[in-house]
This record gives sequence, C-alpha cells and structure tokens, in this order.
Amino acid sequence: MSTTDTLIPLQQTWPAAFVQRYRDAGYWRGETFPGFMRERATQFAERTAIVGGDERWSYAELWQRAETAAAGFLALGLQPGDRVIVQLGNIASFYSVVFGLFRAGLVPVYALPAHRIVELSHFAAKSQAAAYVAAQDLDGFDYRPLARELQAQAPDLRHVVIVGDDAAEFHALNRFTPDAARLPAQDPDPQSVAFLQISGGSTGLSKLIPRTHDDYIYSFRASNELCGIRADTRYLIALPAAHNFPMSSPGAMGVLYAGGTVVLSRSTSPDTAFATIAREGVTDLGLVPPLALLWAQAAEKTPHDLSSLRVVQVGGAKLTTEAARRVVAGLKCRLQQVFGMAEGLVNYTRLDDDEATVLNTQGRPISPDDEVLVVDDQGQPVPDGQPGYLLTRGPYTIRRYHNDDSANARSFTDDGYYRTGDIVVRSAGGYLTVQGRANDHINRAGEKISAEEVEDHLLAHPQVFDAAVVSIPDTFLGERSCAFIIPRGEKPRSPALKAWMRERGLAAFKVPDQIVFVTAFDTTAVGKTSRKELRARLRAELLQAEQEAAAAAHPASPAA
Ligand code: AMP
Ligand code: DBH
Repeated sequence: MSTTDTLIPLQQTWPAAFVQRYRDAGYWRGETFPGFMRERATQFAERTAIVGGDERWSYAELWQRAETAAAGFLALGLQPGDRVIVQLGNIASFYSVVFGLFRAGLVPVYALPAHRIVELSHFAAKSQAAAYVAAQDLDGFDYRPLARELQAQAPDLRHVVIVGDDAAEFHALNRFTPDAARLPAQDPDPQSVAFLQISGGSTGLSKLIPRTHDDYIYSFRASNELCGIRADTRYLIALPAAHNFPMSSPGAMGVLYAGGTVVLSRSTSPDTAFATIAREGVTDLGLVPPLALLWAQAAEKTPHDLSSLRVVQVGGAKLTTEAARRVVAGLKCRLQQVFGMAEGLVNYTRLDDDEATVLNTQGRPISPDDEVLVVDDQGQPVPDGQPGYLLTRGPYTIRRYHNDDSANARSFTDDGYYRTGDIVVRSAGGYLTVQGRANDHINRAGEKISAEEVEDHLLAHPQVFDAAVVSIPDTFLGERSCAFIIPRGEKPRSPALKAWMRERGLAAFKVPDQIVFVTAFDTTAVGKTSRKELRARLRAELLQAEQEAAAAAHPASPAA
C-alpha cells in the first residue's frame, strides 16, 4: 500500500504582505540548507567543520558525506517530501544525516536521544514518517530494539537506518554509497518546510513545528551577528544537538553557516567537556542554567585551560540574577542570556549590554520585525514593567503546527500571533524578563514536561485513582516534577511506580522526581476545581510544609 497519496502536506505560510515585507527587509533571501552547505564546501573546503569523537571533518568532507547519505536514502525508495525521524546523539554523523536529508529533499523530524517509544510513535503518527534513523547505541542504550518496536507500531515507517557498526537487520548508514545521478537537480523551494522541530509540549504530547529554509536560515544568520559568530569560532555543543537552542541560537547551524568549527561533546560532565574545550580551543558554547552553574563551580578548580572561552550562552530555562553572577565569575568569560523557543522568537542580551541588563534580563528579540505583545487575561496590552502573557509574530515565528487543529486553534490568535505561554515583563528598552508560565508545565533544566501528559500516564496505572503533577522549585534543576497521587486500593511503592513509568516507554526526564500520596484532592466550596487550581494549591501546600519543616530543623534562622 502506498501511503504517500495521503500524506498531509507540510505547510508554513505567512500572509502575502508579510512575505513581501520580510523579503524586502532582506531577512528572507531565498537561501536553502543544501544550497548554503554546498557553497561552504567550496568556500571553506579545507577548514574543519565538525569535530566529534575521533571524527574531524572538513567542510568538503561533510558535504561529500551528506551527498552520500542523500543518495543512500533515495536508493531505499524514499521520495522527496517524505519525513524521516532522526534520533542521534552528539556525533558527527548527526550533521551528515541531516544535511543528507536536506540534499535529498527529505524532511528530518528531530527526536532527542532521551525519547522512547511513547514519544517516537507519536512523532511517527503525526508526521507519517517513512523512515527512522537512529544511533546503534548511546550512553549504554541500544536503539535497535526501539526501532523494532517503532516499526511494529507505525505502519507508514518502511525503513530503519542505523548509525554504527552493527545495524542488525536494518540498513547501515556506513554502507550507503555515492550516486550523484540519484540526487535532485534542483534545491528545494526556500519557502518550503525544511524540517519538523518538536515543541516541549506544554499541554499533552509534543507538537510538530514546521520551519522553512528561509525563516530558519534568517534566524541563525541574524543570531551570528548578535553572538559574534565568525569563521574562527569554535563552538561547543554539549546540549543535545537536535534541540533548537544548540541547533540554531546560533548553534551548529549558525556556526556552519559562518564557516566556523562545531565541536561535539557527548558528555555534559565538566571534566570531559573542559578537556575538550582546552584541546580544541573552544571559543563559545551554550548551556542550560543548571549545567552553567555546575560548570562555573567546576571551573574554579579545573586543571584545564579554559582561557579560549569568549562567550557562554545560557538559555532554555530562567537564569536568576545570582546564578548569572556565578556563571560569569566561574567561567571568566562574557555571558549572553538566550530566551528562545522552537516555534520561533529568540531573544538575546547583546554582547555590549551593560552588566545589569545581562544579569537581570533574558534579552530582546533578534529582529526589528519581531512583534511582541504583552497582554492581560483579556488580551489587552499591559504597560511596560507589568507582567503579562507574551504573544509574538515575526519573520521566523511559525503561524501553525503540523497536523494539529486543536493546538492551532489554541496557540495562535486570529491575527497570527503565537501565544508563547510565557509570562514576561518588558522594559521600556524592549528587554524581556521571564516571570513564569501560564500553562502547567515543568521546565526541568530546560526539558519541558507537560503536567497533563504525565498525569495521563499515571492514570493508566491500576493502583492510581487520580493524579496531579506540579512543578516544584529546585536549587539544581530550576524546577523538578512532583506527582500527587490518590491511590486506588493498595498504595503502590514510589520506586515501583517510577519503574513502571519508564517501562511504558516514556522518556526518563518525564518520570516524576517526587511522588506524594494523598487521600483526596480537597475541592473548593463549589465542589469543583480546575486542574490548574488544584495543581497550584497542591504546590503551595507542599512548599509550605517544606518551609515549616526547614524552620523546625533550624529554629534559629529567621523566617523567610
Ligand atoms: P519550546 O517551545 O519547547 O521550544 O520551549 C521554549 C520555552 O522554554 C519558552 O517558551 C520558555 O518557557 C522556556 N525558555 C527558553 N529559554 C528561556 C530562558 N532563557 N528563560 C526562561 N525560560 C526560557
Ligand atoms: O528552550 C528553548 O526551546 C530554546 C532556548 C534558547 C530555544 O528553542 C532557542 C534558544 O532557540
């Protein structure tokens, strides 16, 4: 059966007047991923593009490997426009695969290494993926059994390609052979969808985010200017390469666009990463707040020379002022805060901003044409300095998700603004400070977890009568997740319940950090509570109980 006839088209369009405006302003220049990489392969042929593990690829080699991958994917019978889930870690082949897919006119769907069958089967169903590319193993996890499970669940998924020495019954990337005759003669339409990025999923499962060549390339080309990325930049990717931040803000894509070197770290431990920084003379890197704090602390005692570091970017979750101070003191380089989202809008503090701005804000938008509204519950703009919901539209912010009518209805206003779900304060100068979230989601060290999704899983357990999942402030993670559970019958044991969650095939970061059993969820006088109010109340009660316990343990310390 050919399912291609029924593929839901990939779309990301802006109204004609906006298209005209973004082109006239020089944001959208008609560039494409295969187009720019082909140019760099000529321009910077001998320069080092990627360093990862034992691999060290020049621009010419990266492009040659991408074209080989492209020919191999097409030889399997994949058709231009087919979607291909990519789940690779921080290995050089991530980039040859992704650029190979672009070169072949295929559409990568970016999964993170932590995703398991629950997430992957959702991506496969929503994207109608025809193929899956996975690492043989990463950090001790074998992806081949996962591939089997995925194929069993996803009828459209016809091909599996494994990166590694033993592909078992699957295709092996390293057996792909060059075949220029197979490759498309033309590069894709710059306004077509290049790939599907995934949202952190604030309600329910992750949504698929279609980004075009034109809009995405603008976002990292403009980022390069604001972040000072140049051909002599050596940028360390320690966060998962497929995540939007290390991909594009300015990330690996920005660095490759500029002709710089992308240095991959497979580990986030400071010991390993610091050795890499010293060896490769890393100049720039991006981290989430908990890692930035950990690295800053470790830097004070490290034997490795970190003096090549120029800028450390921190984003993905809120960096508090005190944490920002510590990062600067520990890593002894400039700090740049980054507040972005896979849906589009990215804010940066500027490299020449004064100290107070860098320490206290999450920056301002990349583009003069990023339109930002900060509104109240009624959708009315609030004055600068007052908190409100952040809405945005602009030359690299999507107007719709893929294949998700209800999310589209919820997440976009009639005039095309994306409802970010973030609560921010805007200063007179246009800088944003993030205050929190409108929706119930947990931002666990930059990994976004939907309370609703986790509650749904818990409710599938026979000994769970009801569950409410909330975020709890955490000194290390920023936020951790706590599940309040009303047992049904005999109370399950927390470790067993957590193990059961993992066995369901849910990414480990979504398994609650803490479980609290309660006998009932008190309802208000009306007898009815929204999940949102319930979660807020449970969170407040737990925090109060923790404060009281702390006060009892240290009776001399003044009450907060
Ligand atoms: P996603 O839509 O999954 O790409 O996640 C983006 C979300 O991450 C934003 O809407 C914010 O809630 C959060 N976020 C990203 N960067 C920051 C930051 N620097 N400070 C606070 N929150 C952030
Ligand atoms: O958290 C994010 O999604 C994020 C953070 C910083 C992002 O997508 C980005 C920069 O581009």
